Amino acid sequence: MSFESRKNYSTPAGDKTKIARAASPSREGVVLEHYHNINSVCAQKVRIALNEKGLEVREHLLTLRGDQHDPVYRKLNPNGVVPTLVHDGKPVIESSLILYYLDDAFPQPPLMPREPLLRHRGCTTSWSMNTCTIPA
Ligand SMILES: N[C@@H](CCC(=O)N[C@@H](CS)C(=O)NCC(=O)O)C(=O)O
Repeated sequence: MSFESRKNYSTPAGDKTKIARAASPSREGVVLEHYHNINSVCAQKVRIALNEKGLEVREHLLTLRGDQHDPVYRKLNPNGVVPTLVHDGKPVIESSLILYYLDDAFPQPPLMPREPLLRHRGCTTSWSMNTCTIPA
């Protein structure tokens, strides 16, 4: 499997230039990989969360012109969609669930409030985005 890695999101799709952002972990021993596409709203959610948490990732850019069905990729994400997060070799799929995973695995800074009612409101916003605004 050879998906392109980039450091610059403004690079036009299809450009084969390899501009790898090093997978140098910002937290000791942590290796995160993100399989995504620039235009994917689902993947953008994950990129925002990774950025908020200051996590370094190795990025793998898919074109979504068939490479999402690569059998090797489908071993990571059997649904053949982006995003997929791989943490220390273990895949985590579904964009909203990836956000909850990131908050569990890397609690600081938190994405969600501590107080139960505020957490519920956060979950409700996420749920309504997923079910009503941008079915994800
Ligand atoms: N429920 C999934 C939806 C993922 C999804 O549909 N991703 C789109 C891009 S936003 C995709 O990869 N489409 C490629 C395809 O359908 O072949 C999630 O939230 O992760």
